[in-house]
Amino acid sequence: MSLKAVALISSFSGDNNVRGSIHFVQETNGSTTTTHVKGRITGLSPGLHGFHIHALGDTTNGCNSTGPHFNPLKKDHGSPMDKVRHAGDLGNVVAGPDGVAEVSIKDNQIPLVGPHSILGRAIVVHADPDDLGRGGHELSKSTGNAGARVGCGIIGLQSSV
Ligand SMILES: [Cu+2]
Ligand SMILES: [Zn+2]
Repeated sequence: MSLKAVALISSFSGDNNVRGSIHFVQETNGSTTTTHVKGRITGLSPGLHGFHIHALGDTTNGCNSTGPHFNPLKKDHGSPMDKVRHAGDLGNVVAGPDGVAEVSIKDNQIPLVGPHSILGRAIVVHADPDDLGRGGHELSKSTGNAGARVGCGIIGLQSSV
């Protein structure tokens, strides 16, 4: 049984051309739930860009209204491979010289059902690299010092057929 969601990314500000569509497919295998995050984002500057689930599905003031990183377990910011991380910490996406990032991530802390569901929250792409909590900057342990929110989209349920 798989569940599906989608987020359409845009800047909400008009001061850049960031666009994208990201699909989420949750597969449950016994007690393990894995969500596959797949899609593409265009209009980025070449290089690494922090990529996170933020807590709120609110774009009243663009991507800045989406709140902090989704963090139901009240941990510090980290890399997706770390034990100590926010559930929403998906690391970085990499844009090529053409500004296009192809995204394919598998993670088991971002289900589409249950108390830690990411439905109705936001996926956010940042201007700068996420330092994965290791940069020694005052923001490293909260945001990875990833800079401005250049694009975001609200994660909504899709037909699972
Ligand atoms: Cu973020
Ligand atoms: Zn985080």
